[in-house]
Amino acid sequence: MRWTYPIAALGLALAIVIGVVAAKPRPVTVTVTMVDYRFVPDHLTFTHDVRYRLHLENHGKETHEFTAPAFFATADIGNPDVLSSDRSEVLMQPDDKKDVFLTPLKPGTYDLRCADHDWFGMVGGITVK
Ligand SMILES: [Cu+2]
Repeated sequence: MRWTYPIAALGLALAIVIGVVAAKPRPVTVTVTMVDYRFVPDHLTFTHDVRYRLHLENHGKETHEFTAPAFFATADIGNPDVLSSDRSEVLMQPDDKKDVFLTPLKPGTYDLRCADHDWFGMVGGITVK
């Protein structure tokens, strides 16, 4: 009898912990492949206040950058270490695969380019709705 209350309390605490963990939604994956010399796809659309896993793969023979300083500046970045120190871009060596976990916060249109090859037409755009 005297053990009923602590066990019930423990069960309730466990249920709350499990509920909180389960309630956190999985991020939506958006994949961008880099080739010599373009982004595939070159236009990305996000919804603000939604968590994303921006998955980048460099399939080219050259080093490319996912350069989008204004976009990154208006997003909550879960793993900022994956960005350059000025938070403007993700550096991608050939065969690199990297994830940026982010939540866009501000609707608008944002520039996307490869800082090395924008002169070669390696540009795109990002829309946050
Ligand atoms: Cu490039």
